[in-house]
Amino acid sequence: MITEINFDGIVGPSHNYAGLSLGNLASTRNLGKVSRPRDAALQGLAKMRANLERGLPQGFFLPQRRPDEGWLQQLGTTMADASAALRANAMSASSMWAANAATVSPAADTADGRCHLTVANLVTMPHRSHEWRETLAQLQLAFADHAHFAVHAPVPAPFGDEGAANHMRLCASHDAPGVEVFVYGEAGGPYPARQHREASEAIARIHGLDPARTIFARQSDAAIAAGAFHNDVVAVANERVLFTHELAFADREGFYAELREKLPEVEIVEVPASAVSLADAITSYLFNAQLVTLPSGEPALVLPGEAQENRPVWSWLQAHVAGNGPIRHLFVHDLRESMANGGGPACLRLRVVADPETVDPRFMATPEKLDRIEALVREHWPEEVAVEDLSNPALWRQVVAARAALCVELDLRELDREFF
Ligand code: SUG
Repeated sequence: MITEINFDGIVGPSHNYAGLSLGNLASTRNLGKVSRPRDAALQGLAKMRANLERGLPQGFFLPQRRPDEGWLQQLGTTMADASAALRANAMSASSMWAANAATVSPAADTADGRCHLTVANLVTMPHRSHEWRETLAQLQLAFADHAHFAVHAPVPAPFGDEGAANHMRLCASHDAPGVEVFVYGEAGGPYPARQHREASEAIARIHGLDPARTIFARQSDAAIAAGAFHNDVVAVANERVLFTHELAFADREGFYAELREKLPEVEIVEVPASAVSLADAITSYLFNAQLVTLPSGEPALVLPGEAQENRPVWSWLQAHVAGNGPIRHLFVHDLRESMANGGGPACLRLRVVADPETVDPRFMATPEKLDRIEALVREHWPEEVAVEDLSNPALWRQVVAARAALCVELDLRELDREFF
């Protein structure tokens, strides 16, 4: 049966706060903080488990091999000789934010009737620019069934592509043809616009999308300047509901009109800036919630604890639910470790609309498998990592061994290798 599957990135053992992401205010604010990789991974696993219990199909991706010695080799160095800055870039656990792994067009939208995935190149940020090779390898394994999937290599540099974080899909139901919305930014503000229009257009062509059901919308400069480095920090869509901040898009009226023309049944739930400022939306990650359809057919939001702690945000949500708005349920999760690097519930997952039977079962979660992953995390993941530890060879060995143990546990030994 065609359904939406959420693939969450398991948080890797090298999770840390090196402040690598310019324009991501949480990452900058928490530079130098001591991270807790074990807690981070357990928080992510708890969210996966809860979504599974809610009746939502759940998959996962493995953390990538770190340190990425292959990447350093391409730069003519090694962990032993590299500068502290390059070491931090080689140690980042940023692949946990699976929303940036790829852009996904379900089979109902594409010319050849297969689900297409294009791996994101993430070229704007050095620490993320070397994720794509292993991401490609994992996607090629998980979606190896060529009758149902086509996995594409990234679009070439310099056209920046950040994957599903800048892509939304609206439809009557997941298995019906949808309208795909590509949200790009334009350079010129204080922070980089990571998603380039040229990359979005290339992906739409590669996936064989129908121009009559495709929209290219520009992200507002105000949103990028306020720290919404990805559109999924200010807007999220699911089936016929678009949940968005008033200031998310450059031409809000034009975008809404095009959306209503292409999908007349769309329901636009807009949060006005007078109720929730952009700053509150971004610190609370109100829109980085997972907007999901429960088995009952009701839409629900899976939110981070920070949304509950923010008075204007929580008041708005309570009033929406009480007033019979389209979103019927609110679920709150502690994802503090990921949030401190600017990664909320929606960043941690990649949505794939497909039949779970066509996915390599090694990437699908069950309660029992999550138990085994949890036990392994408790045994192998470091409790704490300070930024100075990124230069400690003992930590390098520990994170390599921890991930290798996970590959064995999940019968994915072929991923325990260098990707360059
Ligand atoms: O790319 N943070 C990630 C957060 C990604 C969030 N994803 C979505 N919104 N979909 C980023 O900025 C911080 C890493 C550091 O500072 O060490 C970081 O990469």
